Amino acid sequence: MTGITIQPQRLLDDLETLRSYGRCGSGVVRPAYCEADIEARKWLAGRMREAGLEPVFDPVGNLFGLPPGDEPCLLMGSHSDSQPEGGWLDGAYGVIAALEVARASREAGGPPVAVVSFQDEEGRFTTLTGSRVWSGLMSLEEADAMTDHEGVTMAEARATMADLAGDFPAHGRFSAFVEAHIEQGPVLDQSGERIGVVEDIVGIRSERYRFEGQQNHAGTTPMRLRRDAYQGLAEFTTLLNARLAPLVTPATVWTIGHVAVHPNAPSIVPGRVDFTVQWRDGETARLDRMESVIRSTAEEVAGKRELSVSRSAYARIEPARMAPALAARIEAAARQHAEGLWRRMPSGALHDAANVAHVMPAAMLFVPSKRGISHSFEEDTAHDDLALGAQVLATAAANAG
Ligand code: HGY
Ligand code: MN
Ligand code: MN
Repeated sequence: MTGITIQPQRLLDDLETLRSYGRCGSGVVRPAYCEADIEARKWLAGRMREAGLEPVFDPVGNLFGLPPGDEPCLLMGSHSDSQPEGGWLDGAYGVIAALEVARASREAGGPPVAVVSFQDEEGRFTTLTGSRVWSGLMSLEEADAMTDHEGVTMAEARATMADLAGDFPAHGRFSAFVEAHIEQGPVLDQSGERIGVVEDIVGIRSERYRFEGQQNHAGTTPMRLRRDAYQGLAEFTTLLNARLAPLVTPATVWTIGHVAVHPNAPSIVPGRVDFTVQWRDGETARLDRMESVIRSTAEEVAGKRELSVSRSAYARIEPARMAPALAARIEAAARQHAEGLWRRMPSGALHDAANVAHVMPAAMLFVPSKRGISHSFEEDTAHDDLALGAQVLATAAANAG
């Protein structure tokens, strides 16, 4: 075998076909278990079969493409569900790049490559749900009880594809996991480099909060008598930013990304506000310190404003280190195909590799995101960067030996 050579046009054609499932402008709306997600997975299963892979859905809806035989082989992939407003490449790129490597390797007489599209990586129910359950980090029962913002449970959602469900493929079926992904940040775009060799992935914590006060008339309720839940959130946000500042580094992030004000009407004092607080860092100790500041500040503001406060855990994933030997194989492939245009780097985004790293060696490679934008319909990557990343992935697979 003289190496594995991918077919860029076949890669791009499949990426465009996957984009058509849930397409919205230049991006996609394809949250886990929605019709577009399930149809996309069925199409992927067909493409896997055409590539000589046996498509297997597990009980969560993770879709695996398994090569013949039962020798442990390389697993490559990512996820094909999207954020509520998603880019066309987040997750999708890693799944299709893996499929292209599997096809090209088979055509070159190379090593067998298995492919996976994990389910609900984007956290309709909880962050990185499918790979957490498959990796044994969360029970199916626990995941089934999680709800989305509309109160739908994951059990109800995944029942829509129960007819497809098979068993969980055993971890021992695979020797290692490699995930190709868009960077989703500005580093490669600003440096002009084209490949990122990921060394570690940050940890994440998310909690859902509810402040409850007194819904009332916006004209007749004096300011001093109000128990305004939105004002509570406003004060919480300002206090939190000030209190976290001394604890964090420039790489630490925190986000209040989901807010639901009730009843959200101009002439009504908000009686209730639901919101999420999500924070990420590379160090568990710092995540812990931030957690206690977040919780104590919410309690303090609620007490001062005579609001009730309730909290529920939403996600908790510890920082993950990529397997050094596997990362070295990706680096060697980057040197071969992108000499001088690659760098080692951390991942500020979460990825399924963070979970799979608990059960087998895992590593990742990045391709640039135009203007560093992601989790937006504007997300995009140059076609030649998409092709280069898939070729580096293929050479890393070939180097598996
Ligand atoms: O939020 C994340 O880091 C991932 O893109 N779901
Ligand atoms: Mn992703
Ligand atoms: Mn994402």
